[in-house]
Amino acid sequence: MADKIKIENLEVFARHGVFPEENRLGQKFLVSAVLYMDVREAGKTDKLGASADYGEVCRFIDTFMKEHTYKLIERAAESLAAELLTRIPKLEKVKVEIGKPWAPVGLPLKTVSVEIERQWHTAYVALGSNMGDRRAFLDGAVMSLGRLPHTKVVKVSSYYETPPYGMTEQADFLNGCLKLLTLLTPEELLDGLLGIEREAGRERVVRWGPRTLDLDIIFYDSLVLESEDLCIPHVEMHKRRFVLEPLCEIAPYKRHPVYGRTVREMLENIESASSEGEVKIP
Ligand code: A4P
Ligand code: MG
Repeated sequence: MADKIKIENLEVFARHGVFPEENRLGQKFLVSAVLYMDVREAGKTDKLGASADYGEVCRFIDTFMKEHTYKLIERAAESLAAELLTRIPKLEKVKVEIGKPWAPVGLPLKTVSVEIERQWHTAYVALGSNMGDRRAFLDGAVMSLGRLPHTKVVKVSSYYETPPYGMTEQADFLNGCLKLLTLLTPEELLDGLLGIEREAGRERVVRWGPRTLDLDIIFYDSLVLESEDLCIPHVEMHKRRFVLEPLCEIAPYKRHPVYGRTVREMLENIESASSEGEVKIP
């Protein structure tokens, strides 16, 4: 998003700091915020409701900075960014800078500041269960995902009855997919998923074995990530009908960032491959 509204050096008297005197006496902070949001509608209609009221945003920042006392300006910036993204409709991304002019470091300096950029990310999560009350486990997971910090579930597919893939000597699965918007990083989101799996009584016994609940991150924006604990996009997704079928219902034109194929194309690809044998990409 190229459009932005910029607030520069709003002066706020507040009490953030590591030293007790800073918390007691307070000092001046300079807050800047760049709000990335589409202002074309406001530009065409001249209606304030189509944009963000920067006066209101400044008053919010002022109150927020005064009502909280953090040790670090990093923490103040992080919390403020999350609050702005949550409160301002249409805000996609925000840059927040918090400066402390004349920070008490015992040496002459003009300002020390922290600047961060935070934004809403779109992630797709696959859900699966083949033990106990499968529907209840999936419904519970949808609820729990929506309760993760700074996360909203925006679309949920139908649930599909699917034969087991990989280890075939086990009960049929119920599978689904959902779309969420989140401020969490991929690693934080994975931690959230593992916590929800644990709450559902998931025990990791056999790879690809029976489970009360399995949650996998399929896509996270168009990120390509390979770390020891996390691979995004999910490595096997393009071969799995139980992922692609529900995903196609909510995101048929989402494109795989490495293979360049849409979800619908990948699904068609495995459908034709199931009659011919191996799945080939591209
Ligand atoms: N991990 C790496 N990348 C990811 C990612 N994108 N999302 C790591 C989530 N986790 C990811 O997962 C092991 C570790 O993978 C995680 O701790 C994380 O660090 P796990 O869930 O403990 O292991 P698992 O599920 O036994 O193995 P795996 O390979 O994840 O199994 P899958 O791929 O989840 O497949 N058939 C049908 N019809 N429906 C199913 O839902 N599911 C499976 C399991 C097999 N057959 C199935 C189904
Ligand atoms: Mg898994």
